[in-house]
Amino acid sequence: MAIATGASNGATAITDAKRRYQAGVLKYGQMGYWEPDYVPKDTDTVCLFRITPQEGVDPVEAAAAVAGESSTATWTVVWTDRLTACDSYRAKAFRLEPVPNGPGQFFAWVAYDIILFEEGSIANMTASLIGNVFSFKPLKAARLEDIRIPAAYVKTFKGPPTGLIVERERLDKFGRPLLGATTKPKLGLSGRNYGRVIYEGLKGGLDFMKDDENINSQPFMHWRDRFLYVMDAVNKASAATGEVKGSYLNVTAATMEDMYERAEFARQLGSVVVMIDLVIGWTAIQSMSNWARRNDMILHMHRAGHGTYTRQKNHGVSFRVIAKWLRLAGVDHLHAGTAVGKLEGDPLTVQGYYNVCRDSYTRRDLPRGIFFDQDWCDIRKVMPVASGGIHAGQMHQLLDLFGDDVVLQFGGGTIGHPAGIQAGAVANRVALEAMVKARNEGHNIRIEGAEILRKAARFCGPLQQALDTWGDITFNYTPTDASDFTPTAAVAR
Ligand code: RUB
Repeated sequence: MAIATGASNGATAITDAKRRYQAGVLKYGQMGYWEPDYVPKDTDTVCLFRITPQEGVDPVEAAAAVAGESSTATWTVVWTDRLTACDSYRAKAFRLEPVPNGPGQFFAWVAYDIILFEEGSIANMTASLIGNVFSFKPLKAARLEDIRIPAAYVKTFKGPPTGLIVERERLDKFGRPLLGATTKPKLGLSGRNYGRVIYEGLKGGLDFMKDDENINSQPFMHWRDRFLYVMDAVNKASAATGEVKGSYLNVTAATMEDMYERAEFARQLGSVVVMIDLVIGWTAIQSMSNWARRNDMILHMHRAGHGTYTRQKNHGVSFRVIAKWLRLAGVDHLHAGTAVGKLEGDPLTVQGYYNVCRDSYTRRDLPRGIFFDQDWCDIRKVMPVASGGIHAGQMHQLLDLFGDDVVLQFGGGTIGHPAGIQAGAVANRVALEAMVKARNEGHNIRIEGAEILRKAARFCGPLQQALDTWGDITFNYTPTDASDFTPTAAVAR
């Protein structure tokens, strides 16, 4: 096997395989972490890393270093390798390609034997795959772009506690996206005023209201007050409309004990859903998922914090990988982007995240950033949530991009309505139902959508006011994270 040279740390290149375990510093490639002939087994996890080696660092050696540092290696030969079945424990970098139009960047494929990961533990898998390697000096930057998780490992996870099919059955809502709204302002309302916002939104036609990610138990509104006023509003709105309603009660807190206490109180009050933030960490997420499964509760996941490591294309972890891990870890709702709203999101890339949440079997789809086929082994499906700077005037785009199995969540786009919160909710419900009806009748909503909304607004004052207020608002910026294989522009139609 030929190993290219050029690493800069003074590692020796050996020609005699017998010196492999002699004390000293060897290139990672020569320690067995580069195997260009390796064919991944069905039971291997395969990762695709985007790596940017430092000047003068050979890309093959950089790929081997990623495989090494994310599995068994350290910077020097250790004789204790020989106390293990080191050939199977080593991850193997087996393929390397320059990134199209990405000077200095390479895609590196790395395979990991199933024996390396504890069953059913995202914490364990991530501690290997993204443990040390992203700080490794010979790399300027590294990003985990995508992952293929073998069926044998998928089957060790329980996945979403409810899943989108059972959620629809519990809510008795079919054939259209669900509607929600994040309560605003994010911070500062008292419990009683907060409850009024919830009632107005639900009574006006929304299915869900939502706590914001940073609402926990601050001095202006302690969590028990929030839960009591919110559930009072949910019950009154359900009685007034005859529909099942919910409000995501954010149980995120400082400790697991606090979270369990809050979730238990939400259950006692009859809530159908509780919410957690991504910042609580993998172990807490899996624990809350178990709790939700035991208590027949929908588990809503707000991806708070993800942009710190998912957004930049050259470094971090792609959100498609986070979405895959979250489906295994077991959440029912997952914020997955809007493409048209206020936050980062290339349309095709975002559709890729949605597919990861909802597919039974995800096919390789490079324009959507999906590098691998993925068998989900009948694990339940996650309901994606489109949220962040969206309004009724974009209803056709949202329905066209994401289809029916999505929660469309308009926070400012409900609560900022000039005629009040209930009017904002009416505008969104009417816009949605008009658009679904038009689509079902065979209209091309991508092209005719704006006109369909205008027509519906003739019979709905609140929708007309929403369109007058926000109809021209777009967030048309170049996305940061678009596919390397199909250049796409931000959506503004
Ligand atoms: C929604 C809002 C949410 C974002 C999170 O408020 O700010 O926190 O949806 O982003 P509004 P994402 O509807 O007023 O913009 O959903 O992309 O994770």
